Amino acid sequence: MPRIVLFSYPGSPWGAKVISYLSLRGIEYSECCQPMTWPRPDLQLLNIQYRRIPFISIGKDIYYDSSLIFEKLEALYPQQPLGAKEPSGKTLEKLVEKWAEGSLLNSVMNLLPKSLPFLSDSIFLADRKELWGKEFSPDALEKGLTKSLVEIREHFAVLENLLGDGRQWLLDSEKPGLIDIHAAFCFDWIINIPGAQINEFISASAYPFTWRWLDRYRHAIAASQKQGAAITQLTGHDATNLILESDFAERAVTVMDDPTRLQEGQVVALYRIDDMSSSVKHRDVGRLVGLTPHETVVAIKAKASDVEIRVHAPRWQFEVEVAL
Ligand SMILES: N[C@@H](CCC(=O)N[C@@H](CS)C(=O)NCC(=O)O)C(=O)O
Repeated sequence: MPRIVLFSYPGSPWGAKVISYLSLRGIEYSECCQPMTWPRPDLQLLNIQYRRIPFISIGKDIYYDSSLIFEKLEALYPQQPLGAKEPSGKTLEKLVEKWAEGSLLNSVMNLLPKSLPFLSDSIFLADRKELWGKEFSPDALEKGLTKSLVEIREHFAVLENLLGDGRQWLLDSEKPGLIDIHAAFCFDWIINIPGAQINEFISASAYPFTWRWLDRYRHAIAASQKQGAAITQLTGHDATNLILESDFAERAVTVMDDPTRLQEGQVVALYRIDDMSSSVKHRDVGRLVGLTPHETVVAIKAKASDVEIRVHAPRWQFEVEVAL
């Protein structure tokens, strides 16, 4: 397989989630560090308009959104995957993934310490206001803090109930599984930020099983990172060259019959629909080469050369339509 390149930035909770997965799996990768705000000039070399972080490349295949990244890594690197094997476990895993994205992350954001330097950076604040359509300022965090603590208390109660029977991991496995990553990454991210506003309502004495599980999670990842190979940092140019000189990771992609009625080869626009600016400013336009119930694949021409790369996105939270 071509070498994986992770496009992320330090401090990204979603980036940390993918890094935790790669570490626990012992999959080697390189990293191409991106700025926290748009524009991201490295991506222009590849002609990628996608706004969010993280995404990964495996050769000339580029995978957007952590949910698709995990599906692909489970399938393309099948030895000792982390995903559940049984249908009930797989279903719970998906539900927990959506729970984290729809609820847990929003709840933990307001616990950020207000003194973090980027929270007083006007470029960052304007960038996030444009993306999310609402303030992400120290004042806005302060206003949301009480509500967040109430919500996290409820989330912890769900986990405490399950972990209360003494299991080590959510599906009672011997090692942390993908479901543990889904459920733990937001909490692990916030509790490791010095000054995070955690108080007695969500303390270790109130939720002992949950906090012990979070502790195990952190140690398991730290141990795997200690054992793993060092991560090479790539510049945008090096990452682009590596991608363009590699093969595709996946041979066959197909366009199936689909409610959109889109056909193979049509020129389409692919974009996210869960923020305020992606549908307008972050559309990847190219030839439709793959369409299944779970995935859209669009071939685009990299700007740095005329070489075609393929961007893959999940169907969930993404739209694909004929490009006008
Ligand atoms: N569902 C997406 C969420 C990704 C996401 O929202 N990432 C944040 C960073 S942690 C982001 O892209 N924020 C805006 C930015 O960095 O440009 C995924 O799983 O990858």
